[in-house]
Amino acid sequence: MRKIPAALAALALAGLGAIVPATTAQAAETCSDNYTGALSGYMYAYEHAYCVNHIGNSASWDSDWGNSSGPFQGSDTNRASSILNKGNSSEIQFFNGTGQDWAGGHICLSRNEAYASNLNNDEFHNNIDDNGSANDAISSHRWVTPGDNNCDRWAS
Ligand SMILES: [Ca+2]
Repeated sequence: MRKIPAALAALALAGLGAIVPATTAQAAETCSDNYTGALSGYMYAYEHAYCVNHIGNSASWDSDWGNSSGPFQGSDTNRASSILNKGNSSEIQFFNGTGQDWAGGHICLSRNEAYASNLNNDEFHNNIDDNGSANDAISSHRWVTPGDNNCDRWAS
């Protein structure tokens, strides 16, 4: 069995020590605490970046965030600036448009990514929004199965 030199092991520990506090500090400025507190199996949307001002959450789908039915209604449409996925087994596909044809510009959020802190950094896959951003432009969502090839663009 090969032994790791003591100096190298110490260096590795020092490296870990330097990384852990930085990650913790960064998490406070993101959606990390919202993700911890989120209900398992649900997606969430927020009015502002970094999961500030909860708009709504859903374990189901909603083909129109601006109508008067479902988990997202009225002024919820074209309002989200950050999104979160705490689903159990699925990814979420968000759309620029509405309707159960689930067509037009979309962007997906994976469970591994967990949340997109600022949609100003993300665009729909076909970039049809006027300013090219998914920010304040999401109008519907559905859950999709990983590996089903529905997603051409991923939020980060
Ligand atoms: Ca709705």
